[in-house]
Amino acid sequence: MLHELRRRGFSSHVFEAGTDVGGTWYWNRYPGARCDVESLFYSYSFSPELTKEWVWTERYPAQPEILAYLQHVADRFDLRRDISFSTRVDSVVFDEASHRWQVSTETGRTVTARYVVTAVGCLSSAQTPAIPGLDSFRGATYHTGQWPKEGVDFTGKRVGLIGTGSSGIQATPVIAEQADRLTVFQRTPSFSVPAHNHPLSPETIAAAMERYDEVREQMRHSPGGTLIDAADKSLLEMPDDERRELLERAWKTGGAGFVGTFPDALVNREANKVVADFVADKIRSIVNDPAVADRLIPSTYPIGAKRICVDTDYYATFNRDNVELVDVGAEPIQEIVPQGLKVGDRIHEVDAIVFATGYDAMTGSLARLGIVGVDGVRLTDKWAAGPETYLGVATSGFPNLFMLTGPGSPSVLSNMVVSIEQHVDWVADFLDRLRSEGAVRVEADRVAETEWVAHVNEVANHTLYPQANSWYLGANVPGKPRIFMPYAGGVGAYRERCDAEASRDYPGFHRK
Ligand code: N01
Repeated sequence: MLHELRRRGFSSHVFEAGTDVGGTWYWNRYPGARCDVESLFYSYSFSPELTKEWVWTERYPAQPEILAYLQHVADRFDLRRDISFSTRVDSVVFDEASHRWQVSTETGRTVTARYVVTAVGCLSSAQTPAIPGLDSFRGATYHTGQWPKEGVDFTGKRVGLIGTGSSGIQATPVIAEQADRLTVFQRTPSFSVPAHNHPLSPETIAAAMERYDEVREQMRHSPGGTLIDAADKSLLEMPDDERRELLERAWKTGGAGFVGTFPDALVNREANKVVADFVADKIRSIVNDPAVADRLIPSTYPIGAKRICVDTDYYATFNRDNVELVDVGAEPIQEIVPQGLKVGDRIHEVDAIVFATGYDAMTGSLARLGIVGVDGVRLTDKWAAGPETYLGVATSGFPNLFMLTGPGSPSVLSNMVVSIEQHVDWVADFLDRLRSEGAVRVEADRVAETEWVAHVNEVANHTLYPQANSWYLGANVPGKPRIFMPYAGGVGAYRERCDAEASRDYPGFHRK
């Protein structure tokens, strides 16, 4: 966004809480942290030179490599001179008289700006559950999303890991290798698909580069911002051998696109069950102890309704002698005591606790900005019953404010880089338009917003997503309203909707 604004001659400044660029890939340094979108396409496409000069080493990039890439981007485009690091914004207040925002930081600085663009991420407000006795624990505690920069050495340590979503599933095999003992506390099992990660050969990269522009363009118009080799008919219409072959092929391909291979798996419970049963069988075939395998198999929600996880050796890790799975679904962690975690009558003694317990997703970080709009209304009050946006980029009553990958946009249901680039271009085009007509104030129309929110809900209700207690619905945060937050209509359809808004000269916004 900064690069694009600069390119178009806007004066702009970025505030960043971290000491460096990287966002998710700056904070998430936990063992095993890796992206589950392929590196060649989890990278920017706005600069052909950048694409050519950066050489990815693996199919799925590990956190250090993505962070190095983002640092390279910052250096290459000389971005740091307009970024204030170690600077957390704690208040963003609209001034009616000047139609400008007052942005204040924890470091005591206040600036005013015509426009504010939030780029705070969807999964950046780490959630540590309020388990009684946490302060009494005598060992170290870590959250995967706030991992120490210097790293953590678990050699010789007994580690307790809470949470079995994407982060916990990536961290488990790596911590198990290093630690003396690992106890995994699982409340709800996740479905996980093998990554089949591998180094990228120069030939693979060269072949990808030959069709790069064409493939990127297809991604921009695809459902999830990635290309998936989806079947052309339902699993339910296939003879048994064809169905089996397709499932096996998808499992061998691996990765987050697994469920997307089956066109009706996310809308038809019966088709979904075929896929879920297949994965359950795979888990049983990997895990030696049938009782442990059973505990690892999800049974309470459709596959894909919670974010599918992608792993390297997750299930096999439970065959190790130094790893124990504790089911805290039926019987929660009662208390944390100085020497460990108490579940039922048993105290699990540990030297360190890893919280892989997720985030106050999509709205958490926006809430923490302290945004106050027209008539002194707080964004948190306006969104008390759930986020309301127009196209996921703006919200009525908060003029001159744009959100990148905000609630109501495809964001977390897509390849984030594709969605970020689309929002950046769309917002920059709109700002250009506003500048050219001399506007000082732009605000989403309340009726357009209400219709968009209804559409977001309607689309979600046609899918199986609402049938899981996921962070997509805010179900992981006590007291958070149960509203499906991302837009499930697909990146391509969403782009068309945004483009139509622009080509019709932004009918869903008021300007003056
Ligand atoms: O967080 P999560 P995450 N007691 O919310 C459990 C992206 N991501 O950091 O399901 C016990 O998914 C909770 O249990 P339950 C990706 O989009 C991507 O793992 O609520 N357990 C759950 O098991 C992902 O979806 C990548 O019952 C407790 C876990 O903690 C998103 O980030 C890698 C608990 C939280 O899982 C978030 O993933 C990592 C308690 N009191 C993340 N409270 C890749 O690209 C919570 N839990 C690969």
